[in-house]
Amino acid sequence: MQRLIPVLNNDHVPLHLISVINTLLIAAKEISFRLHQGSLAGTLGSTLDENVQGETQKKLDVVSNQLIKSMLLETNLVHAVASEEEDFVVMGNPDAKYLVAFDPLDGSSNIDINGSVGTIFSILEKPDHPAEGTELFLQTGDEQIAAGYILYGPSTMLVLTTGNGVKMFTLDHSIGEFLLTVEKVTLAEQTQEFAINMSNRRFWTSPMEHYISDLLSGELGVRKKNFNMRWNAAMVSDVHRVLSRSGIFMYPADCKNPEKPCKLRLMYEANPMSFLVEQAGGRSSTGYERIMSIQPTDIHERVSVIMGSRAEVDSCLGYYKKYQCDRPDTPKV
Ligand code: AFP
Repeated sequence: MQRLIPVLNNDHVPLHLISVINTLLIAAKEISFRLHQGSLAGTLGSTLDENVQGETQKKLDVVSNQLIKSMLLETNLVHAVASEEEDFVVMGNPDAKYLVAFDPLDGSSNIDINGSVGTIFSILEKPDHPAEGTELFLQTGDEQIAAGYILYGPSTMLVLTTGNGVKMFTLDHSIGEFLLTVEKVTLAEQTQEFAINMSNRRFWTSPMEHYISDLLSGELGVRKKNFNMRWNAAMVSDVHRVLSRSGIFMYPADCKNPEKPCKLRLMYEANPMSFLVEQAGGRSSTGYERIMSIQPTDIHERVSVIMGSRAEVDSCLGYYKKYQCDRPDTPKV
């Protein structure tokens, strides 16, 4: 089985970019080790601090953030990093060209139940125009040069795109290397499996309410086929299932908290996952626009997410056209 670096060399990925990806993987191996140690690592449980989004941080969130940030900056190949756990962009080498946005431990509430979590990353280049701090990162998803995630599940996997399809690698703990296990990830166009947090149903906008209602009617309804539902409560692991056996993943806007109609973050959740899904032949949208076309205005910006098998996403988007009076910023119950 092929190791990661020769595979990326074969794909003509620039050497410095390979080094940045490899650095993320060195940090990921350490995170994977600590996660597998569980309570033995002494890092479980919440700290008393809250992160910039007001959510309670888990110790491992803090540790993973620190590890990834410092290792990336030490390479001297990274100009700046942005993280879910950092208020502001952290500057690195002024002469370097890479920008890395990451969620160090997505799905961290799964840590205490020994469920799957992951590190999501998006790599951009310094823009041509003069920019500083946050402005550096305010680029569309289309400008990503690489993106992926490391899933810490029963096995530790890297799912990666550098714009030439999607590959999956599995960590062989006996040699400490990621080996190529799926050469070309391809999403089936059709699916009978959806992922959404159903407990938010009464807060959704009417397009989503009508769409899910038709899925639930199964073969007795207009869709004339039965659908199954799965929800791991970690985007990284829910999208991994979609990339592995097709499906549709949704976290739509809702009116549960009018201050915060969307939950998922554009720069380090929605954009990198959209890049993977599109490279695997799928589709990704907010319901109203393609996610990777969005011009961000903030590094911690949130978006509505609908992604996965192309034909199913299209079916869902049909409901957004039909009920287009409902906009995500004014959800109706
Ligand atoms: P945490 O990393 O704070 O646990 O949040 C994970 C997440 O943002 C995303 O990965 C999941 O899809 C989503 O939350 C799950 O949210 P709920 O199940 O709480 O609605």
